[in-house]
Amino acid sequence: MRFAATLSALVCAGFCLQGCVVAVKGDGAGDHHAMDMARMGPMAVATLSPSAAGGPTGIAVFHVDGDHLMVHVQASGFAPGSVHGMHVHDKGNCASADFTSAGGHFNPEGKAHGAQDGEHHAGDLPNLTADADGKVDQKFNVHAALTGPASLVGHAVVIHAAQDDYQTQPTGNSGARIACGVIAQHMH
Ligand SMILES: [Cu+2]
Repeated sequence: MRFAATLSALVCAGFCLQGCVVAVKGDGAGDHHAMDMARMGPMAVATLSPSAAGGPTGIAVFHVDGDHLMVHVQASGFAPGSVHGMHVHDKGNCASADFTSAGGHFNPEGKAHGAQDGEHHAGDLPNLTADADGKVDQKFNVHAALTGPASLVGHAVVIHAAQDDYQTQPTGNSGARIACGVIAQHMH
C-alpha cells in the first residue's frame, strides 16, 4: 500500500499548495482530511505516465466544487514553455505504448470538439503550458462531472505532444499522445 500512501500525499500536497488555508492552519493530517471532506464534493485522481516514446509524469486531481469541476494538473518532463492539448478520452485504457488504447475523446452527448466557452466534448480540457523548467502546475474550472452518465471516472486523461487548436474535428489536431492516466474515484 506504499503507492496508495504516496498518491494520497501528492493529492494533499496539491491542495495545500493552492490556497488550502484551512489545511495550513490545521494541527495535522487528520484535520486536513476532515476539512477537505467538509468543503469538497466527489474527488477523482489520475496518475499520468509517459508514453514509450517519452513524455511527462504527473498527477491530475478532479473535484466537484459547487456546479463546476476543478481540475488540478501537476506534471514535469515537458519541453520548456511548450503547450499541450489535454482531454479525457473514452476508454480507461493506457496499456498500449502510444496510448491509442484510450480511444477517441470522451463525448457521451455527441457534441463537436471545442473550447470550454463553446460547444465541446465532455472530455475536452484546456491546454497546458509548461514553465521554463518544463513543469506544469495549473488549475482549471470546467463543465464536467464525476457522477451520472457523463462522469469522467473510469475514462483516461491524455496529454498530447502539441497544442489543441479547439477547431479541428474531432481531435483538435494536438498530435501524438505523450502521457496517459485512468481516472479513478479517490477516497479520503
Ligand atoms: Cu486527447
